[in-house]
Amino acid sequence: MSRFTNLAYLANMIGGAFGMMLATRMPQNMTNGNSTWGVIDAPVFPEYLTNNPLPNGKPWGNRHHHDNNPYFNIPNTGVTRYYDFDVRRAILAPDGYEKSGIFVNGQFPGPAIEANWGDWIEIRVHNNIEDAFGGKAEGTSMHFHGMTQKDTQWFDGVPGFTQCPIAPGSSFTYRFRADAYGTSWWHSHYSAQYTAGLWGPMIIYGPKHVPYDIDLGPVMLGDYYHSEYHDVVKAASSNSTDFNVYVPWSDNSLINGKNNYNCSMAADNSTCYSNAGVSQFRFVPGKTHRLRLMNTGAAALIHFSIDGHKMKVIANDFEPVVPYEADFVTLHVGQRTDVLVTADAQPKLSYWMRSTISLNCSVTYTTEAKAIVAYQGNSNIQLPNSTISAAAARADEKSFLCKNDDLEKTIPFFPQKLDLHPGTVETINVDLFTNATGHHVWIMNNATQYTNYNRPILLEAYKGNFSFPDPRANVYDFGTNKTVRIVLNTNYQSAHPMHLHGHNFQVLAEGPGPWDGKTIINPHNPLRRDTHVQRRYGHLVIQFTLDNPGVWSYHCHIAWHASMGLNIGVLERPAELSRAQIPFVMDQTCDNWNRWTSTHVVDQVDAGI
Ligand SMILES: *[C@@H]1O[C@H](CO)[C@@H](O)[C@H](O)[C@H]1NC(C)=O
Ligand SMILES: *[C@@H]1O[C@H](CO)[C@@H](O)[C@H](O)[C@H]1NC(C)=O
Ligand SMILES: *[C@@H]1O[C@H](CO)[C@@H](O)[C@H](O)[C@H]1NC(C)=O
Ligand SMILES: *[C@@H]1O[C@H](CO)[C@@H](O)[C@H](O)[C@H]1NC(C)=O
Ligand SMILES: *[C@@H]1O[C@H](CO)[C@@H](O)[C@H](O)[C@H]1NC(C)=O
Ligand SMILES: *[C@@H]1O[C@H](CO)[C@@H](O)[C@H](O)[C@H]1NC(C)=O
Ligand SMILES: *[C@@H]1O[C@H](CO)[C@@H](O)[C@H](O)[C@H]1NC(C)=O
Ligand SMILES: *[C@@H]1O[C@H](CO)[C@@H](O)[C@H](O)[C@H]1NC(C)=O
Ligand SMILES: CC(=O)N[C@H]1CO[C@H](CO)[C@@H](O)[C@@H]1O
Ligand SMILES: [Cu+2]
Repeated sequence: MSRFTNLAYLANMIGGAFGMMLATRMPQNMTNGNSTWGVIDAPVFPEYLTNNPLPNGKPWGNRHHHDNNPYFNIPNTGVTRYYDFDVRRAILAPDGYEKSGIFVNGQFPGPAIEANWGDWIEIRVHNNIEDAFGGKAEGTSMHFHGMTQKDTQWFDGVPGFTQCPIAPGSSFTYRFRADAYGTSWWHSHYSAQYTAGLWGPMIIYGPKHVPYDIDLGPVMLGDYYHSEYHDVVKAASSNSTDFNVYVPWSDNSLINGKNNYNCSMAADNSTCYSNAGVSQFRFVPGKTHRLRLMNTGAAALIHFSIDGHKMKVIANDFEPVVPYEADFVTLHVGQRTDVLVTADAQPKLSYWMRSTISLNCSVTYTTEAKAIVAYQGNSNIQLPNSTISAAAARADEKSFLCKNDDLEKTIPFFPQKLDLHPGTVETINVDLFTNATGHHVWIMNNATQYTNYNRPILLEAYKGNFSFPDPRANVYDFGTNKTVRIVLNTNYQSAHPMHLHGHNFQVLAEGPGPWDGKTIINPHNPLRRDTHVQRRYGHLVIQFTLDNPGVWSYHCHIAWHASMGLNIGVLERPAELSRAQIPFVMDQTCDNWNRWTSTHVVDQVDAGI
C-alpha cells in the first residue's frame, strides 16, 4: 500500500473538478487516515465522562468554581481510563502531499485522551515502528504534556531522563493521575519524532469557572514539514553556513491536520493533490462555544482568529484566567489557550478560521491555514468570503518581538502569591553556538544537552547517584530548596517557548535584554502556566515550588531547538527518590532497549529529546 488508488477520487479529478471546492476534497482516509478530526459535524465534547456511573452528580463532587484550582484538592474518582496506542509508519497526505509519517492507530492527528479530573489514565503504547515506507525501525516514548506526574515520575516519557526508549517490537504502559484539568496534548518525546505525526489532544474535564454552552473540542494548530524529521533535524544542526538550511522552512500550516497546499511549490509534486480540503467546524446560532486551541507544531509562533467573531480567553495551559476579550490569540509551540466564542454573526454565511504563522518569528512557504466555520441550519456550506479583522491582520506587526500577551493582561483566576525569597536563583544564558566543526548547537551557560538513552538520569538518581559529571547531561541539582527561580537571558534573535515538566510555574517577568533582578509583574498573583515564551533578545524569569521529586526537563519546545540541545534537567529532592517505589518495568524497558541497540545502530542525530 505504498500509494493510494482511490478510484472515486481519481475519477473526480479526471472529471476536471480540480481545485478547492468542498465537494471534491480528497477522501478523509487519504488525508487523515482513521481520524475524523476536521470533518463537519464531528461529535462535540461532553461536560464530563459518564461511562463509569458516579453518584452525586459530577465526578468532582461538590468542588465548585470557587475552590477548584486545577492543581489542588484533586478528587479521588476511583476510575481508570484505558487507551491502546499502536504506533507505526504509514503514508498519508494531510495537506495533499503524500508522505511517510508515524501515527497512532493510523490517525492523524492522533486520538484524544479524555478523562475526568482525578481519574487515572493508562495508556499502553506498542512500538511497531518498522523499516517501512522509507523509514527505519526506531525507539519511541510518550509524554503527557502538563501532567505533573506526582508520585509517577517514571511515566513522564522523556527518554534518557525518566526511561529508556521503548524498543521496536516492545510495549510500555504509562499510568498516571489526571491531576490537573483543562486542555493539553500528548506527544512523542523521542528526538523530534512527534513532528512525523505522533501527537494528539488530551482533555481533562473539570469544573467551569465561566459558563458556556458547547465544547467544540480541540483546535490543533501548527506548522507542517514535508521532509522526513531526521532530515530536518540534520539540517538544523548541520554545519551549513546558509541560514535557510540551519533554520528550516516549514511547508504548510494546518488546523486539525488539514489545509490545502499549492503543489506547484513542491520540488516533486507527482503524488501531490492541491485539493486536500480544509477543516470544518459547526457553530450553533446564539450559543457560546469553547474552543481548545493548542499549538502542536514544530517551530512556528502562530496567531489565531475567526473572521467576524470575537473571542474571550478563559485559560492558558491548565490555568484558568480572569476572562479577557481578544481579536486574536498568540500561541507558541506547546502552549494552549481556551477561548469562548459566541455564534452571533449572520447564520446563513460561513466564516474563515485562520491560523497564521508569524513571519517575523518563523520561516514558512505557506503562511496561513484556514478552516471553515458554518452555522447549524446552513445545509449548503459555501466557501466563505469573509475577511480577517483589522486587528488580527495587524497581529504580526506587534509580534516582532515574538512574545506572548503582556503579563499584566493574564491574571490567574485562582490567586497565588509569589514567594519573594526563593531558595535559589539560577541565571542561565541562552545562545546559539557554532562549534569547531561549524555545527550549530544551542548553549545554556555554555553547555549543550545530549541524552544517553541507555542510562536515564532518573534511574541513576533512584540508585543514589546524583552526580552527572558529563556536562552534556546538563543536570541542575536543586536539592531540597523550597522554591527555585530560573532566569533565562539571551542576546540572540530567536525566541523560545520554554516548557517545564512536572510543574506549572509562575512567570515573574519577561522583557527586552537581561533581567534587571528586580522587576516582577503582579507579585501578588503572577501569571502561571507550563509553557511560556522567552522573547528574542530578552529574558524570561520563572519560579516554582520543589514539591515533586524527580528529574524534570526544562526545554525549548521548538522541536529543532530541543534537538540542538536547548534543554536542562531539573533534579528535585533526589534523596527522596530512593524511597519512591520504582516499577520493575523501568528496568525491563532498559533491558529491551539495550538488547535492541546491541544489534541495531541507533542513528541519534540530535540531543535525543
Ligand atoms: C506540478 O508542478 C508543475 C510545475 O510547477 C505544475 O505545472 C503542475 O500544475 C503541478 N501539479 C499540481 C497537481 O499542482
Ligand atoms: C502556486 O505556486 C506557484 C509557484 O510558486 C505560483 O506561480 C502560483 O501562483 C501559486 N498558485 C496559487 C493559487 O497561489
Ligand atoms: C459572500 O458575501 C455576500 C455579500 O457580501 C453574501 O451574499 C454571500 O452569501 C457570501 N457568501 C458566503 C459563502 O458567505
Ligand atoms: C559539533 O556539534 C555537532 C552536532 O551536535 C557534533 O556532531 C560535533 O561532534 C560537534 N563538533 C565538535 C568538534 O565538538
Ligand atoms: C562540516 O562537518 C563535517 C563533519 O560532520 C566536516 O568533515 C567538515 O569539514 C565540516 N565543514 C566545515 C566547513 O567545517
Ligand atoms: C562561557 O564561556 C565563555 C567563553 O569561554 C566564558 O567567558 C563564560 O564565563 C562562560 N560562562 C559560563 C556561565 O560558564
Ligand atoms: C553516575 O551516573 C553518571 C551518568 O550516567 C555516570 O557517568 C557516573 O559514572 C555515575 N556514577 C557512579 C558513581 O555510578
Ligand atoms: C539549592 O539549589 C542550589 C543550586 O541552585 C544548590 O547548590 C543547593 O545545594 C540547594 N540547596 C539545598 C538546601 O538543597
Ligand atoms: C520588524 C519586522 O520585521 N516587522 C515585520 C513583521 O511582520 C509584518 C507582517 O508580516 C511586517 O509588515 C513587518 O515589517
Ligand atoms: Cu528555542
